[in-house]
Amino acid sequence: MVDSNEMTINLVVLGRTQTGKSAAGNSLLGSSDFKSHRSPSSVTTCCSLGRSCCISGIIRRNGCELALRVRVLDTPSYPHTGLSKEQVRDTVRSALVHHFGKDGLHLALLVLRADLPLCPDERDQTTQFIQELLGPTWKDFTAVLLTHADKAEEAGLSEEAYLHSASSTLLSLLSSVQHKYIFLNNQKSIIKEERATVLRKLLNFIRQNNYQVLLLKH
Ligand SMILES: Nc1nc2c(ncn2[C@@H]2O[C@H](COP(=O)(O)OP(=O)(O)OP(=O)(O)O)[C@@H](O)[C@H]2O)c(=O)[nH]1
Ligand SMILES: [Mg+2]
Repeated sequence: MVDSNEMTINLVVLGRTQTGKSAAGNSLLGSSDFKSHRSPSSVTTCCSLGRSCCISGIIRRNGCELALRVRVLDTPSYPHTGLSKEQVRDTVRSALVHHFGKDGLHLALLVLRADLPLCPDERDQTTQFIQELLGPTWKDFTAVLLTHADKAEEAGLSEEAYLHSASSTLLSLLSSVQHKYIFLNNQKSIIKEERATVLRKLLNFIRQNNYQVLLLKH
């Protein structure tokens, strides 16, 4: 949504449990709105919307600076330790319609851990779930967020080296979403400059998709 001096981007985080979805939402919003901690059972059980304050210095249009607002929908994982697939799907679908039904969704962020290998079954389960939620054009509206980038770095892997040794499953997934991916370290609280870099990358993905939004219906 763009008016004369403001732009709002609508994002949703999706993925398996304990991958860092809520932490990533907090990093993007510059807040601690979403409950996020290590747990042997899934932490997030319902959807909630977080809103950033006005962020300046990120985006310009026709030579004028626009204030950016970010809205992130945090979601329960699929698979989930306490909810069935149908429960998660219905909850997320209703929340998407409720919060983004009018303005549309700019990007779904598929959250994966950079420090764990991605196996074909997991990829299939996750992408099928996203397809059920977003429909046949899901790849245009999905970017991959690789959390735990700090752990990959600790293991001595630069982003380039990481991708070089990544599984063919991950590489084919990244290719299927037109290489829209971002490495993220949620371990320490994100500093302003890092958040600006991540937001600029997300805006580039949205621009590449001609600022289209996905309109969600019940
Ligand atoms: N080292 C490191 N830890 C992270 C990162 N992102 C998340 N974590 C940690 O991983 C744990 C789980 O993070 P959450 O944000 O709760 O993950 P989630 O996907 O929302 O989990 P559920 O709601 O249970 O499905 C927390 O202890 C986070 O601090 C990261 O980039 N690096
Ligand atoms: Mg969570």
